[in-house]
Amino acid sequence: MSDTIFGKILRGEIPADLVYEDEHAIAFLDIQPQAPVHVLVIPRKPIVSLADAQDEDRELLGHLLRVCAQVAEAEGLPEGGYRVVTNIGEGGGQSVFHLHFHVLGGRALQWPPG
Ligand code: DGP
Repeated sequence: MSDTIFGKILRGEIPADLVYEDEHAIAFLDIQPQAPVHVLVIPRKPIVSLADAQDEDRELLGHLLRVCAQVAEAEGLPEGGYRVVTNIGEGGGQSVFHLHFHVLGGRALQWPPG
């Protein structure tokens, strides 16, 4: 698998503003925030995207979603509502090919996204 910028963040080779970390996942502020709160939740395991996850990753995927909700709670997002989204492939808007969930909130979010 080719390396990504998120691999470098996981290995501490480039800095990131971490808001959460555990054995399986880390969460950090997006460098190009699209909302007042914009956190990325990623697995330590280098899965390319949700489409590349396997049955063996089911528990990890559930854990990542729980981390998204915990990060949102810690950022005070549940009251105003928020969004969790993962982009898949270039056509889906993915630019970093290491699975990540965007946690966005702090403003009214439009639907559908562009
Ligand atoms: P996506 O387009 O779904 O693959 O989202 C990738 C996100 O990653 C995008 O919102 C910008 C963010 N990003 C890219 N490079 C860096 C970086 O070096 N540090 C941080 N914190 N975020 C990054």
